[in-house]
Amino acid sequence: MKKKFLAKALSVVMAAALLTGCGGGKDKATSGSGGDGGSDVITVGFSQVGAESDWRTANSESMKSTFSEANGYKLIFDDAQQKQENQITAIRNFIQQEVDYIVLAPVTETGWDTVLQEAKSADIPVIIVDRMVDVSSDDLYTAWVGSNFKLEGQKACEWLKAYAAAKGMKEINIVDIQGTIGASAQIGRTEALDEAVEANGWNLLAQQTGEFTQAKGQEVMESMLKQHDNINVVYCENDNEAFGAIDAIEAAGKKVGPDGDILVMSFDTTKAGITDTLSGKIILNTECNPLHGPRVEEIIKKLENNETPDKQAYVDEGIFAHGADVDKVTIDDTDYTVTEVTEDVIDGRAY
Ligand code: GZL
Repeated sequence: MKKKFLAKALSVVMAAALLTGCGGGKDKATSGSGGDGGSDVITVGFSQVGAESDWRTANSESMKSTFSEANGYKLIFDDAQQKQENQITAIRNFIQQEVDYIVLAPVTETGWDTVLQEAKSADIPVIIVDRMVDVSSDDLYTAWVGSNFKLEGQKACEWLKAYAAAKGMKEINIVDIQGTIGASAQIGRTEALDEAVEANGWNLLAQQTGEFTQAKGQEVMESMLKQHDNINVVYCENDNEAFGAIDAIEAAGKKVGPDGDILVMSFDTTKAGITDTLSGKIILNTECNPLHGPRVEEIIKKLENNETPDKQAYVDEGIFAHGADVDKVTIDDTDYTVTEVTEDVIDGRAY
């Protein structure tokens, strides 16, 4: 509500001018625009990828509960149904509505320069959350907060290397059910696997996108099982793909888990995913934390106080395993603890 903000700012200046004669001055409004000096509502336009996974649902809930009316915000939430063109339309609508901030969870990394330039020209700060954008200049966004997806993949692969050694697995015949192609989470997790396959001499039998959904994950797993009868590890790039892969494996008469035919690895550690890790259906679940609402709010509060937020901020994330065969992994001389999933671990989690 930029126009309202300017009117309010003018009224504040005039009020301050009147007050200075009496020895008082009015602080800058503690929050953004919102009209006549009464409501200090900050309007946030949020373009969300979609509702493709349990992770996304938790992420949307975090944003909605943070940017609530009670907390002083007006949230305009748009679900793009995993289509970039819908996100671009949403951002243009936010610009038309003169929101105070635009938050974008980009479905894929490329194709954002034009619309981000439009937001910049409209003097509306853009905060990127979760996945990253690949743009000609990082001046096109104000700040980014999200995960280090390649590190997530490296943690998972280092765990598999240690687990295979501990269990005396003679060979790793692995398939990769990838996320949405071009999404930062897919790019990073796939890159880490490709490098581990090369470094450890694993047999990468197949790689195909499961689009981060359970249905597609099941379909892809069914196809891979028909083509390869020696798969012993499935690298699912999120929990929902893992749920679909498990269904396909069991429907094919094979067993998942430490004493079964196939180990299923996953990412996200959603409630359902960590529960499957407790049972062993998922043997390793690498955390990807979805609770970005408070992190985005912290950026907005800094901007409201005329402070400069970090350009990029990575979220710390853990590694959760079925069993205690591997207690830590080391990547670039940094140790990462592996947590064995127990009932208490599940009870203690925030999502
Ligand atoms: C990761 C996020 C991914 C999740 C999937 O930050 O972008 O998208 O891993 C989700 O579950 O669909």
